[in-house]
Amino acid sequence: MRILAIELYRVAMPLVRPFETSFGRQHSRDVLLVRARTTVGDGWGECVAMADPVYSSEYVDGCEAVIRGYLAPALLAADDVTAEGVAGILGFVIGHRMAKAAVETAVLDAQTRAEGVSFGEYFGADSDTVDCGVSVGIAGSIDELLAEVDGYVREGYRRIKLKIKPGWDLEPVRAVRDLIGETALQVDANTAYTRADIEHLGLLDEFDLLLIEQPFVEEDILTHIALARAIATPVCLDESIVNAEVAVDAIERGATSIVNIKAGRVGGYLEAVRVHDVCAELGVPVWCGGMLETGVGRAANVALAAMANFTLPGDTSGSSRYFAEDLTEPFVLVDGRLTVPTGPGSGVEVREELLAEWALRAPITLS
Ligand code: SMG
Ligand code: MG
Repeated sequence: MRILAIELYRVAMPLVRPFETSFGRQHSRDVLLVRARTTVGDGWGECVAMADPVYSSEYVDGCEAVIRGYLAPALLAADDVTAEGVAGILGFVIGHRMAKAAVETAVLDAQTRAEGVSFGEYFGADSDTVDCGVSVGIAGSIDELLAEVDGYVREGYRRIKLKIKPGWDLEPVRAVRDLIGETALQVDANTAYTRADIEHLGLLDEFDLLLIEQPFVEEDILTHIALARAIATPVCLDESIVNAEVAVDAIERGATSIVNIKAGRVGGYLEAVRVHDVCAELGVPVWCGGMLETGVGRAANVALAAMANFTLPGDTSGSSRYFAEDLTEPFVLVDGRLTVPTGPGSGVEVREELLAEWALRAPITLS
């Protein structure tokens, strides 16, 4: 195919409740959507970067700038583009994985729609539904946290993940464990701790957690190794794992025994599949992370999470976890699971009237 145009849409999506982590509180989701117009049809990709560079070095204005200045011109100049060739064409740009992932996904969506193949089939998914967990932000009080968690358990979520940080860890985890009994529970620190906290984090062992996610800064593999040796709770890396080679390195050195896979973080779904595959070869289970995606990104995540080695529930929540109304048909939890879309490409349709209604600015066309 040839790329005829790349269109960039910016949409503000209000969250049904604020989402607080160790790096701040979000009230709305500033989403960048990419539409690839190609000779075989159109496709969509969602950029997972946040509004500000406080979670990752990438942020949404930066992604837009790199797509406008480098990624889109390179694709528009290429004679023949396939989804499998996008990473090579864009490889001259260092990093900027979230921006690359959004563009590659749009091309993949166009290609697979034209071929009549669903993302699930393309990735090699082997189930029709995926088990869903939910990520719960830092709350104003323990009572507020328990009320929120109780609501999710009643909705059927199969696993609870609590955001933790120094000063908000043992007490909320104990209270939630008491509330939910044997329901699966895990925690995510988003890099909020340091080596000095290893002994303290060991106190989490008594709560029978599935895992502790990314306690230390992303570059610091060594401290994760030290923690993994010191505690019984499995250590799981998120931010640190930027591609399949880094995943192998971190696993072989003993820094992570479970891996969170997010396509945006590793540069796209094709690399996400590679991360899945190397983890499977090494006997390391994976689960699908989330970035508060709209239905566009959620559809692709659910298809990815249907691959065989995604054996733990993902942060693949229903649309209503974040949004009163979604940009696509909503993903609705049934018995704690979401159904993998079966239509061509991502299998969902963008509600273009909502794109216009919620637009932060007019779309930009690069051609
Ligand atoms: O999509 O449900 C979701 C978000 C899950 O906690 C979640 N994501 O580090 O895993 C993570 C965070 C990153 C985004 S926090 C703003
Ligand atoms: Mg995380």
